[in-house]
Amino acid sequence: MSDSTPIDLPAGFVALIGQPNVGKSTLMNAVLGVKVAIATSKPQTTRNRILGVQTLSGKGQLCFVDTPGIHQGPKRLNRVMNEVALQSLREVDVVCHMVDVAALAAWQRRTGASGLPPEERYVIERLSQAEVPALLVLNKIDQLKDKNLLLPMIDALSERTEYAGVIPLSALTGEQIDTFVDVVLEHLPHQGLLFPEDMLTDQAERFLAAEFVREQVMLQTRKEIPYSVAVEVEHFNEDEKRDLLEISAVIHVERDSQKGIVIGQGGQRIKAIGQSARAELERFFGRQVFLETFVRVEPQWSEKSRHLHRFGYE
Ligand SMILES: Nc1nc2c(ncn2[C@@H]2O[C@H](COP(=O)(O)OP(=O)(O)O)[C@@H](O)[C@H]2O)c(=O)[nH]1
Ligand SMILES: [Mg+2]
Repeated sequence: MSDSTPIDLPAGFVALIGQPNVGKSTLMNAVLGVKVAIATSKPQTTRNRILGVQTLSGKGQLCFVDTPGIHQGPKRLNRVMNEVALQSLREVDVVCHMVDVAALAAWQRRTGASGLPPEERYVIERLSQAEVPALLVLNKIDQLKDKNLLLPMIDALSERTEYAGVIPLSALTGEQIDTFVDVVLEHLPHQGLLFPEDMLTDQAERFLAAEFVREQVMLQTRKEIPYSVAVEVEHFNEDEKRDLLEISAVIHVERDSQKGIVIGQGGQRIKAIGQSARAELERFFGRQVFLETFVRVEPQWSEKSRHLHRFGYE
């Protein structure tokens, strides 16, 4: 912090809460201008709490807490993910309840109902336990053709919670993100910066590297594979002389058949996963990366506490 920074700038923690796939990680990355949380079109991409810090010179500091989507699932991993999301409600200054308005409109069209799907009511139920101001963030407006649908949606969503603000935006196109940042800043305590100005995230580089690999596995596989994968970085070596990062990552799957799928015919898929992950890693770390990947079977890791802990989820 420089000497000239006033100590009373707004700064605080902002939780991003909502169903899986509504765009929480995309929004955080968009505000930060860099990807610290992986985001895919598949639900349950985010598995743990990720802090993303954006310092706006002279304006304040937003410390986002990106969370796994709130949902009910059978596995131990699902329960842990829910707990992580709900715990965040107690640790922040503002809660942003994010909704995918395009998905909501599609649900309403399909069912002929004007209310909310049970999954959204479940989120609202949990959210009502928050004791801090809540903002309603209506995401994916770029995909909502009929903007007249917004008002009745806001009515339905506001039934149980009195929102301190409502912001329709698009995390993908960037529309209204500046407004979102301003509204969030209005609700943060004036307490001066909480983290160094250049801090981006609390995620260790090793963990980020594992996440970039997992993102590519999730993007390049289908069905149950994306949810059966955990990635562990075994070696993370900085070769200062050659300005090179050497990373070796193990992709854990739950069954032999899944191993075959991740590797692909003649190793094609694992090669493609490695290439894309390497490109993401090089972009993030700003230097050349040498990436090795292995696939291993770890039966039922998503049900076992020991492995959830080992992979950084519990
Ligand atoms: N069209 C559109 N897609 C979006 C928007 N925000 C996020 N997405 C997409 O929605 C999917 C889920 O996003 P993600 O950030 O992983 O959602 P999360 O599970 O809530 O963190 C990804 O494919 C994103 O590219 C948006 O504003 N508009
Ligand atoms: Mg996410």
